[in-house]
Amino acid sequence: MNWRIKPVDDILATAQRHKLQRSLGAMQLIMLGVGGIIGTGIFVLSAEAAQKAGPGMMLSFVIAAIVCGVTALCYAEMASMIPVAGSAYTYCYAVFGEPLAWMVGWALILEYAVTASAVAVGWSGYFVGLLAHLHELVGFVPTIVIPTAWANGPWSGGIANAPAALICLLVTWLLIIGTKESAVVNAVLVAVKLCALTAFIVLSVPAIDSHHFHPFAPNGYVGKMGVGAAAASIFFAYVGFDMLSTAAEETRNPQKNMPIGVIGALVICTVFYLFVAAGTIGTVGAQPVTDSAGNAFVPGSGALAAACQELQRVVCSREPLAFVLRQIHWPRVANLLGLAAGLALPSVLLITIFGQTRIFFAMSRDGLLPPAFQVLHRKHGTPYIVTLATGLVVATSAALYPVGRLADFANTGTLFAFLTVVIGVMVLRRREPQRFRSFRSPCLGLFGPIAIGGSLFLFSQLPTFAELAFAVWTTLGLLLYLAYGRRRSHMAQSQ
Ligand code: ALA
Repeated sequence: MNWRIKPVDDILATAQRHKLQRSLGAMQLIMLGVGGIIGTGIFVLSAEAAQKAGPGMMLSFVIAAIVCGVTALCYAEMASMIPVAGSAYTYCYAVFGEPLAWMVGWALILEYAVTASAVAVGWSGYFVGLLAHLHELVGFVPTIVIPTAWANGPWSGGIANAPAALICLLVTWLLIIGTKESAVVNAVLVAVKLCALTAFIVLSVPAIDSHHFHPFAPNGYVGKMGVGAAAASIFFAYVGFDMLSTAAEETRNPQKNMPIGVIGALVICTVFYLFVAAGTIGTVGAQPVTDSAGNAFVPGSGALAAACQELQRVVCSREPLAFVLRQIHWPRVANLLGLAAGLALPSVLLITIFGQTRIFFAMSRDGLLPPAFQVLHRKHGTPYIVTLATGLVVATSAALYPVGRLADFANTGTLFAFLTVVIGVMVLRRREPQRFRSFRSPCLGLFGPIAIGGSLFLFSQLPTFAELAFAVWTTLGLLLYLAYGRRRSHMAQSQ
């Protein structure tokens, strides 16, 4: 069997020939990282995590942070060694060869494009709520109600989620007019997001009552409901640090700046999340909604939605952080937080769609996707065809599917990519011990297995539908590779 492993030196040489402009420094990378990480996960999905784990979601955040932290070290080492676009896809090409690289690239569509759709749907929830409350902030603005049919996809009782689709198209346009302008917009939105979370922490943490932390894990620790299951879903909140490595070719001095960017962004987000989770649980309580027998309803189920109609609970809210602030008597700040989320979540969309286009760009450069994906815009210098194609697909799935399902499906692909990168770093340490690494992941012998075990554990805790969908997606990818990439790839043609 010919695995078509692409030597690291060849990858570096190809990148040298098809150059993207190097304009990003360490600080911009951290901003891009935080912009890509903090989003729907903390602003919206924390309600879903609470329904699964209760106060134990605090531990879920810690578990997901540990898995991401040890994986981030591996991403940083890879990016410092192979600073080219393509992330896990490119790394896999160098370590395991073309078939697995393709499969990882295919899984990354879940991590990037499907994540982008989930973020857009989460944003839409806040945006619709914001329009309804806007008159409380600005007196002369009337209440604007978007009809349910056009604020929800067919699986949530509507026709299409129009705001979610429109925001995807707007961000696509921003990306087409240029990375630089987009990075500036991103920096402003990151600042807005951090201010909103800081306000939440400052107001909620002093109001914590430790009684709300009991019982700590009403649904247990392992299984499809419980602390592990919540960790698998809330893992979505940390996704994004790895996307930074897709910007390696556009980074100045990537060997130094890339590890600072990846790890710096992850640490900042983890600190914010833990305080936000503590503030949420400790102020209003986060016990799951249960049936009369005491069994917690599954998040996203019709039964939970029906039960929630009678209840004012954080697990029922589509704007959980704003809900908490209203409950602790800060309604104005709650509306401002809604406004901040409405303004800032698109920065996550920006970085995820950006990452997806750069992965397609790298796959096309290797001949695994059509060459049109590399065509740059004459005026703006951006890969506009692939950006437009990605934007349209992301907008369509955002219009149709609910946020929780999209997020869990996206998590399957992300965990698969994480797994291959960690194993890849361990393999390269043995196979190419002499290759220069400006950043070496510490204690790889310990952290590597923790990252692998952690990813497998989180995958096993995801809902069954997501695991099955991943199996179908992977099979489809394999068939596509056999039909197109295997013959068209540049590696195939040069052999
Ligand atoms: N981590 C990103 C979010 O939570 C994907 O929206």
